[in-house]
Amino acid sequence: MFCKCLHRLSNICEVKCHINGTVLFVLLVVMAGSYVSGETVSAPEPYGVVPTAHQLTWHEMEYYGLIHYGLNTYTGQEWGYGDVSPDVFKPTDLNTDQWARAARAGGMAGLILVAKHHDGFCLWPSKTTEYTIAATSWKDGKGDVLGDLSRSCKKYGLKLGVYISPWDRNHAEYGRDQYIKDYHEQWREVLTHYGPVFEVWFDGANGGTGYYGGARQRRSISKDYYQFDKVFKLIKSLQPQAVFFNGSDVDGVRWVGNETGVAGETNWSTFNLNETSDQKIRPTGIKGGKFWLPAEADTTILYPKKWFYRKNSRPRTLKQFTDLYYTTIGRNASFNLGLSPGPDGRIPERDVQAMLAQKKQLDRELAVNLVRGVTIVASEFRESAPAYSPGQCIDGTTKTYWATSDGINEASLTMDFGKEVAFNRLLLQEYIALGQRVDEFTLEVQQAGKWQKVVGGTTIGYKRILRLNPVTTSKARLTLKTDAPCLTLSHIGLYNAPIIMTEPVMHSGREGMVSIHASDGAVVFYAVGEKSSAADFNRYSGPFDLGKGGHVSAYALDPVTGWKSDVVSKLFGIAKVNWKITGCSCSHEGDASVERLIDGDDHTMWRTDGKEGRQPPPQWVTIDLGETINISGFTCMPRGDGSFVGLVDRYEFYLSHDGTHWGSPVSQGEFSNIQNNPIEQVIRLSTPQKARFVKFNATHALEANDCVVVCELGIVRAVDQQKENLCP
Ligand code: FUL
Repeated sequence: MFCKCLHRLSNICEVKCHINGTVLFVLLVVMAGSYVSGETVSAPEPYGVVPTAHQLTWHEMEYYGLIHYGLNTYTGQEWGYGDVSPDVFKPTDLNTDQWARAARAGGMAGLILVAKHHDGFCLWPSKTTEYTIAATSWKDGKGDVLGDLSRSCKKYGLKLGVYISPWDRNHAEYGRDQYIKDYHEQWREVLTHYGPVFEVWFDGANGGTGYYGGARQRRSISKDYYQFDKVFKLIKSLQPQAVFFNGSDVDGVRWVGNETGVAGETNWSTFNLNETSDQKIRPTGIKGGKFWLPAEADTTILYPKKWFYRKNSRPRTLKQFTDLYYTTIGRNASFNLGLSPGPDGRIPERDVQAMLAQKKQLDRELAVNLVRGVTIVASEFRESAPAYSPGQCIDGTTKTYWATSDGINEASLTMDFGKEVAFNRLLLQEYIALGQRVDEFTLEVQQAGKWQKVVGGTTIGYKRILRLNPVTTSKARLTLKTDAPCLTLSHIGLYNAPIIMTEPVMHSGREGMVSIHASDGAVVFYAVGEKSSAADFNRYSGPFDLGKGGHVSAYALDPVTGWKSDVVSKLFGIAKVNWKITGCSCSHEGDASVERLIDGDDHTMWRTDGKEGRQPPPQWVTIDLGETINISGFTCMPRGDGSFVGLVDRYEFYLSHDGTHWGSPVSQGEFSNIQNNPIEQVIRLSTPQKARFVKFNATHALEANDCVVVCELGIVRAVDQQKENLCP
């Protein structure tokens, strides 16, 4: 079919369409194309499958949260069995406004509530089960968390999404027909009473052991058990604009294939559900896939990853959190971040602060687009029509775009800054309403009159952001390639992001020389002594001697912007140059050796689970300090690699003058919460004691208690403690 605009008034056109000379119809249409000297330059034909209007709206949201809150919050579980009494649900300060306020301030566009997790507990008063919020004492059983959140989202300009777990470990009829009726009804309830919903979420965990009304069984279900086709139809009839997370070809969004928030560097929004899709290609999508199924990358704010609140879990560091932006949104995926309100019903303040800090950091990183206001010259643009000129990439809207003429599938944009500029971020967006087409791009800069490649990549899609090594130039050139008949680009950005001011990391080896590391380009200031005032801080220029041990505080400063990191402090033990291991209950060879306990490296481990097998606690080691020392405490660095195997949680310390007579322990106890917070443990003696020999006895370890793993031991000298007012 061929169409031509015969007459045009403003953007209204009389269009005649014909096939082989036979006129099919004549229409008046509102043109998206451009009009050049009497002729309409038509927009590019859609390439392959394109997003629906609902998916396009979803793409633009980019970043939203996934709230896990319920009985698990009170029991410290990830997957409740379904047998916990609703009585445990006792928030003292549950206020969904606080959730929405935090999400909004953190830059999110919506919140998805896990309205029912696998334990079957419903956060809205469902009529399908008694295992709901109505069975709790909160608001005398008249509360409705979903209702509250829906109102809070409206108040703070956020969209609402809903997750209802298909697997229900509480429901007596799970695995049978009645449960399916109830499960479908649950969707009807949540999609009828709470206003518009932007996304419905289907998790993958299904069937297995559960309480099931007291049966306490394992129940398996068949692939078709949930009758998802009916669920999807129901959802479409109630909330046509909602996109489906994982499982539908229509208005679908695909799981990126991991829960670590990492999309593929190559990431097509096209995919083939149920056919060739396996875990490995979820992050990358499928070029030319049959369906528009863009990736959603989910992970948690807590690290190590937990979906539900844990007493001592911590949010990701600014660096980790910022990285996530680039591995999700920066790679053509949306970013769905798990948030975990605590037992009081609030998102913990430290998590809120982490969200704000990440937003602030990203706003700084992508603050000034150096391409705005610069002349951009395209190697070609669509029949020279102004509507497709390169200026459309920097006009502040992604609704307009630069496009090439049909047949031009490789083209470039040259930006002349007129002066030297420095940048380290490249941001690109395709006009995906007409499909995703770019499969190769290259950025070059002109240096000494020659073009040098700075970076290259594969796909772009809705959005692609690359972090580059800093480069300075007065001219840059972007080249795009595609297999499609032509190219489109709706946005180009080059930014000069300031460095992340992460807290400095301090380290001291066996010799007691302290070194401090910070982000590249940062300047570090440090002070020795526990109580340091601003005047005590000096500029760090290289490792310094702290052989006697003591406290060091430090912060990093960005000399360009003046931004400072938080101040961090660390207590260093005395130097270990003259230390010797004099005995131990077990030492395997090589990387499990007991010598690693005093090698000054916090990452190497003494392990009693070597090739010869696992040796369970108690396991001890004796150390000669080389001289008599007035000892006021000990330090013990646990394994920090995320594993709990051999993680020591109970200990004893002994002292001796001759290395033979030890007496009773001078200190014994528990490293409480070591599992959640595996940081260096400091043990203080109530009264300093003189000794030359020290014995450490690991009396219990986590996991199976069948081996011992410790990274480093240290000694705190009494003189330092007095000097630094450390005495309890
Ligand atoms: C998974 C669930 O099993 C997890 O508990 C969590 O809810 C995550 C978002 O989805 O499938």
